[in-house]
Amino acid sequence: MANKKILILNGPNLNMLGTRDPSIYGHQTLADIEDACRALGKELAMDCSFAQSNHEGELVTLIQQAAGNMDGIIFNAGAYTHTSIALYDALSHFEGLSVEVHISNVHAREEFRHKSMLSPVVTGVIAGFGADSYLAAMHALSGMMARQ
Ligand code: CA2
Repeated sequence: MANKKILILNGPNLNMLGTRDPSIYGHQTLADIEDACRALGKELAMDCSFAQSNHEGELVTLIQQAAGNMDGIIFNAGAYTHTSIALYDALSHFEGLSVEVHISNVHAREEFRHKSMLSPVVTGVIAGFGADSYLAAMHALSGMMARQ
C-alpha cells in the first residue's frame, strides 16, 4: 500500500522553539521536531511534509492546498488555536484525518488557552507531551488510517 501523506503544520512563533521558554516548550527546535517526525514517518510508512507560518491567511491557504492532496494533517496552530474562525472554516473542509497538537498542556495554563476554536473540527487533540505530542499524533493517525 502507498505511504500515507501527512502535512505537519505549525503556526505563529513555533519557528522560535528552542530559543526561549524551555520550561514550557522544551529545548528542541522546530527542525529537531521535524527530523524526529521524518524518522518516525519511515517506520510508519508516512511521507511527512512540513510548513510553518506566522500568518493566519497563509495557514488557511496551506490547509486548502492539503485538501485532496494529503491524507492527514497534524496542526499546531499556536495562539491562533484560541481565536481563529478562519482556521476553523479551513479545517472543517479538510476531508482527511486531522490532529490538533500542543506542546504544552494548554488546560493547565491560563484560562484563555483552555478554549480551542479548532477542536470541534479535528479528528482528535493531543496536548502536553512536549515535542512528543507530534510523534503521538503520528501514531494516532497511523492506527486510525490502518483501520479505515
Ligand atoms: O503548547 C503549544 O504548542 C501552543 O500551541 C504554543 C503556542 C501557544 O500560544 C498555545 O497556547 C499553545 C505558543 C507558541 C510559542 O512558541 C514559542 C516557543 C519558544 C519561544 C517563543 C515562543
